[in-house]
Amino acid sequence: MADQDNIRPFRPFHRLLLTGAAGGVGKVIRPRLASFAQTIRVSDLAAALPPEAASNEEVIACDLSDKQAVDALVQGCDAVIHLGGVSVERPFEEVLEANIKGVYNLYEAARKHGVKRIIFASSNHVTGFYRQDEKIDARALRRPDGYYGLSKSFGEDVAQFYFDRYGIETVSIRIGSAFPEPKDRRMMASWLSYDDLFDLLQRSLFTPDVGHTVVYGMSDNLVTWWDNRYAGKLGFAPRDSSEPFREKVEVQPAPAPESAVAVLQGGAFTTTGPFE
Ligand code: NAI
Ligand code: 15L
Repeated sequence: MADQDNIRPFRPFHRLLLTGAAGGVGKVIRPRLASFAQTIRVSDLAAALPPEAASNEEVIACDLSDKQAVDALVQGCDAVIHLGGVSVERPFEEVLEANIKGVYNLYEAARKHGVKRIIFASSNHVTGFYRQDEKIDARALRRPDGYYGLSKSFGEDVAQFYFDRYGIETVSIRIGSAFPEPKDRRMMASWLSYDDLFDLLQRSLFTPDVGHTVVYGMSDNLVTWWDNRYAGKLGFAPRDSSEPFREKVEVQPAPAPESAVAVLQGGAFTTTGPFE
């Protein structure tokens, strides 16, 4: 763990906000953040968030679509890890509230309250319509694969705008598939282990002068669709690989060769919907 230890805070924040704290990723990340700031403010929807706080935590329930509530949530924070929102393809109205209004509310509050650094959980679904036999980098034309992917694409634009106009720095991490292990053949390419994700989060928070940097969140998988050259700026060198899971994954029947899950990077997201 030597390299990962080296990046530990040279500039701990005063108060770090974690949104989406009750989600799959949030639950894993939350207990590892204690040394990142004097206070960790954790947030999610009231129905999702258990009220118990660890010693340097504050727990605040907040719906990201509520502008006033988000303003109060962000007040006093100098950095944010923004995981909250709809995380799969859903009808536009749901995505609009949580992700599109949500990310706007967050950056507006960040501007008003002097936040310095935001880590935005973007998604591989901003480029989901590329084929799996294509290799792209984070500056390739975005090809969102649904309303969810569109909302993450909007979030990246919001991040760029708030850097260009107001100097708020963001690392947008286009997370591949962050789960305990790859669940299917597609995730053999897109998998991001929790340890690699945590390392990337740390580097994204503490590397100086990132401006707005867009990177893919991926482990060191043997087969990959993404040239992660811009993550070099963060010194990110993933340690895990999906390869040890190959046998377990390939016991599953292979998808039809021309199906979306076999052909397109976004897999099933490219064919989910329309919803009406
Ligand atoms: P998740 O769905 O488990 O967690 C998202 C959290 O956001 C939930 O706890 C939910 O209650 C909260 N949330 C939803 N709507 C909200 C609202 N209106 N206001 C406040 N909170 C709200 O998702 P997961 O897997 O933990 O992902 C975390 C983030 O990373 C998400 O933004 C997701 O889009 C992104 N991401 C995750 C990937 C993965 O493989 N886990 C891949 C790509 C992106
Ligand atoms: C995502 O953006 C989702 O949040 C996550 O649940 C997975 O579906 C992941 O992408 C993926 O592409 O595997």
